[in-house]
Amino acid sequence: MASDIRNIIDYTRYPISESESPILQEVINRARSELKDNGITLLRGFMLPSAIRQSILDTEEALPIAFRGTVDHSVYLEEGKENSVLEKDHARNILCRSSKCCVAHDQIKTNSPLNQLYMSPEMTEFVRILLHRDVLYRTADPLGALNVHVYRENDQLDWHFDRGKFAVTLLLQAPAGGGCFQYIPSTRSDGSESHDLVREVLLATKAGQDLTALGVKDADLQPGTLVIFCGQNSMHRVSPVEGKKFRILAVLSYEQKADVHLNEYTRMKFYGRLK
Ligand SMILES: O=C(O)CCC(=O)C(=O)O
Ligand SMILES: [Fe+2]
Repeated sequence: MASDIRNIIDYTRYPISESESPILQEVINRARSELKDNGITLLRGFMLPSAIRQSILDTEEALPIAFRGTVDHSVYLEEGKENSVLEKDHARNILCRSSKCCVAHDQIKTNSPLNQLYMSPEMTEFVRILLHRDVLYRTADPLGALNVHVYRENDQLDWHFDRGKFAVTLLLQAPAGGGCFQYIPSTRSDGSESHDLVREVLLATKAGQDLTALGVKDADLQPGTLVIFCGQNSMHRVSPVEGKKFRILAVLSYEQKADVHLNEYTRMKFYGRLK
């Protein structure tokens, strides 16, 4: 039985099914203008506290069977060996390390508020409108459509540029320290890869130096914040988690084509299994 979206999101602030609502119109206008100017928009207090609590419980229940992955990668998400044609400290050759647990879509209960939200046509329509797209579909993959990433102490998602044009995430639990989502807006553009800036950020991070002077911004995410981020040209990371409280974040995947499934390589890499 489909649950009412009003029990899951703060419908007073985000009346996502009321296309005529001036409140919704304002939400849409603000999000679109922030995405245009900064490549990121935060919808604070999107999920209700009761739905957050239940989604965390559902995640914790699935955690023992979730896949834990550790990957060495470049900021461009290439894995493995250095490119010997380039200098040793070229941005491409500075290795980053990421580790986290990933709860796959088929491990999230159908009646979990998070899953109910993701599966609701109203939510897909809302995201489509925010992103100004003609069409938008949920990813059809049984593992990859909706994921929950769980970061334990010292886990991080190191610097990278996304392969996809946009990402939709929802923070469920913030850690006691660290675990910050950090990014440099428009680090690179179609005309310039900004290799020097990228290298500086990577080296300063490894040296534990202050990153604000390099243009690194911190997104202030609270539990319940829905984030839309365009990360193809803005390098970003989740800094190492400090303390025993996990960082728990849902990734809601959408595509501009129907019936998109992940390939076998991606399934093995992110879920450790093919089905
Ligand atoms: O966990 C986050 O806040 C960001 C995740 C991210 O950048 C990614 O999955 O590519
Ligand atoms: Fe990313």
